[in-house]
Parts: sequence; C-alpha cells; structure tokens
Amino acid sequence: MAVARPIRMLGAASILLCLFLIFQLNKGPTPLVGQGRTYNGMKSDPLLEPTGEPEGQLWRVGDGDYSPNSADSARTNAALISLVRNEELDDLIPTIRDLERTWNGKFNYPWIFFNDVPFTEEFKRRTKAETKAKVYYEQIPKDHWSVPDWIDMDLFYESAELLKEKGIQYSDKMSYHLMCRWNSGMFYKHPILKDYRYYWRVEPKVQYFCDVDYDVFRYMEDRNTTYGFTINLFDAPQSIPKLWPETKKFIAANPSYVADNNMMEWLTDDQLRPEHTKEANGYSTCHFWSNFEIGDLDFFRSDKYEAYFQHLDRAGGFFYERWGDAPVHSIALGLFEDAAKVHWFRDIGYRHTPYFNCPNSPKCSGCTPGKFYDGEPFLAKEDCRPNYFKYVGTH
Ligand SMILES: Nc1nc2c(ncn2[C@@H]2O[C@H](COP(=O)(O)OP(=O)(O)OP(=O)(O)O)[C@@H](O)[C@H]2O)c(=O)[nH]1
Ligand SMILES: [Mg+2]
Repeated sequence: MAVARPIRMLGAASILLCLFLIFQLNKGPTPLVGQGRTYNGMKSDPLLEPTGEPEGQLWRVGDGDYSPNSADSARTNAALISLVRNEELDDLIPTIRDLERTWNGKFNYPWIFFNDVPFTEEFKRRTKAETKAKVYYEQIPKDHWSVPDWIDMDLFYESAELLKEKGIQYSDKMSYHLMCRWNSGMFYKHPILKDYRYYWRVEPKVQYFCDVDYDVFRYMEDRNTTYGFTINLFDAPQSIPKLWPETKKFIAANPSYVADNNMMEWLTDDQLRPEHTKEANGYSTCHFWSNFEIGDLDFFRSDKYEAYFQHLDRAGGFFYERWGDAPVHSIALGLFEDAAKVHWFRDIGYRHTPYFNCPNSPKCSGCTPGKFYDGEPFLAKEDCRPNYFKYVGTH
C-alpha cells in the first residue's frame, strides 16, 4: 500500500524527534556556562565562590622549624603515604612534584611508599630526588596482601565473571581486590605507621593545583578533625550489593558504635539517584573519593573500625563482590564518627581523572574553578557533593 509523501515525511520527522529525545535523556544533565550547575538540586557550586584559607589559627612556615632533618621540628607526627607499583613511576613523579611545589616543599613531611613487591633502585633514586624530606620504602607483609583462607576461590572466579558481565571494571583482577582490601583494613596496620597519627594519601597521576600555605596536618590536629576529603561521588551499585546489608547486620549487633551526630541521611538518601540506592540495597553509594584522603590513623585503629572491617572481611565481599575502600571508609566515617569531625578541603585543588576539586582562588592555577569533570556529560551524574552539602554541610 502506497503511503502519501507528507505522511511519510511526518513519520520520518517523528522518528528523528524520538531519537533526539532519547539522546537528550541519556546524555544526563547539561552543565551550565561557567561550570555552575543546577542539577542534582545544587543551585550553585560553592567552588565558584571565592575560596580562601580555613578560618582560625593556622601554622605557617615562619611559625616553627620545618626544615627537613630537624630533630625538634614543628611538624606533627604525620606522613604522606602512597601505595604504588614500580611500573607507575613515570606517573608518580609529576604528582610528587605537584605536591612538593604546592605544599610539602614548605613543610617537609616524610614520604612513605608502599608496595607488595620490593621497590626497584630506579624507583628509589628518582623519587628521592624530588623531595628534601625523608623518604621510606616499605614492602607490605605477605599476610596483609593475600586471600584469607575462608574465601572460596571457585566462587571468586564465578563472581568475578558475573561482575565483569555487568561491566564492573577490574572485577576479575585479583590485585585490585587485594588493593581494596589493603586500603580498607590493612594500611593502618603496617608497622611503619605505628608511631604516626595522620596520613595524606597520594596516588600516581593525581594533580594538585593550589598553593597551600599552612600545615594541613596541624590543622587536623588543632581542630580534632578525623578525616578530610576533596571529592564526593556515587559508586557503581553492582560492585557493592551486599555491603549495606552487611553493615546493617553489624550495627544491629553493635548499636553503641553509631555516633549521635552521624551522617546516616547522606549514606541512605534515596532521592538524588533512587535506582542507585535501590540496587545497593539501601546505601546511596555516596562516598569520599579515597584516592585523596587526609586522615587520623587512630580512627582506623579504633575498636569499632577494626570490628567493622573484620565483619566485612568475613562476609567475603572484598572478593565475591568488588567492595572498594572508598565506600568502606565512607560508611564507617558516616556511621561511627561525628559529622563535625569531617572536613571538606575545598582549598586543595585536586584532580584524579576524570574529576576535579577546583576552587576559585588566586592561589590556584591549571584548573577551571567549579569544573567538576572532564569528559562525557554523563559524568556530571556521578557528583554526590549536592547530597553531602545538603545533609552534612560544606565545612
Ligand atoms: N604496589 C601496588 N600498588 C597497587 C596495586 N594495585 C593498585 N595499586 C595502587 O593503588 C592505587 C589505586 O589503584 P588504581 O589502579 O589507580 O585504582 P583506581 O584509582 O580505582 O582506578 P583508576 O580509576 O584506573 O585509577 C594506586 O595508587 C595504585 O598505584 C598493586 O597490585 N600493587
Ligand atoms: Mg587511580
């Protein structure tokens, strides 16, 4: 049957319109000019406001002896720590350079590098050359970097295949699972960290954009801050379906561990990305992006954190699922710590591809204030800061 030409044209136009609408819907929210965003309920990005240093007394270079080898220095007991592979040396050097230029060249906190295998001489030589501060190279004890005996390896391979089919990156890479478990429950047990209180975690390829002219570790100590972050993200719910159910079991058995001023609303929000909360069985999947963290080791060494880690470890999700240290740290902080003790380091310009924390400050260069991501527009949806600011605040 012949169809009249105008009807054919109309049909074709409708199909094109439908395709356009589908594309627009899948594309996600469109960032506004100037990187300010109204999506996710955030009317304007706080990073667009002029950002200065935190309020209150700050320790600066002139306030004490920050020379690298001083026996009686103004430094508190803290270190820059980095788990890294020998093969990542070329990616690590520019990161060390950035952090030395913007901050540590002034304060000279020691660097501690961790590896599951011995560091090469080249690694040691080239990293040492980037800093005046002391540098330590530590191998991780075998029992901190191995599969516990209660893990069923057949089940691991089966689960890894299933997760891979669901598009969960690195799910079939055993080293990735071991790395997440180490960062969740082992790093703070390394003997070298025994006498340290604070750490700043550093990963290769990361960039720092802003001059920071105060002693960040003293800032943590003076204000009794437990944890500092730069970026707040959603996680892939398929990587952690049992994490929240296991957490609920743990808190049901240990209700006294839950802090009065906790961050439960941020952890369980089901408004911003309802499908995420549903797939993660009640957890919003929002987390501190842990490739940056400045933290108090005493929190991780506490009975409650250790008991929580042991519970999760026994449940097997570091292997049968792909639990990351970011959601594990975040849930623990969100439940067991007072929200007032967590700090957003808005003034530390930071990038781990593809996300940024870029403040509007004359101390920063090389990033665009308020720009959150670099790449496809769908990445904007991964921003969980609106929830964090809404439920916890911007402190
Ligand atoms: N020594 C050592 N370091 C590792 C290993 N796996 C990961 N790491 C380090 O652990 C950190 C996180 O690993 P990445 O592979 O960057 O994981 P990720 O950040 O989730 O993934 P990307 O988004 O691809 O960067 C980095 O500092 C790595 O150098 C490992 O098997 N051995
Ligand atoms: Mg990385």
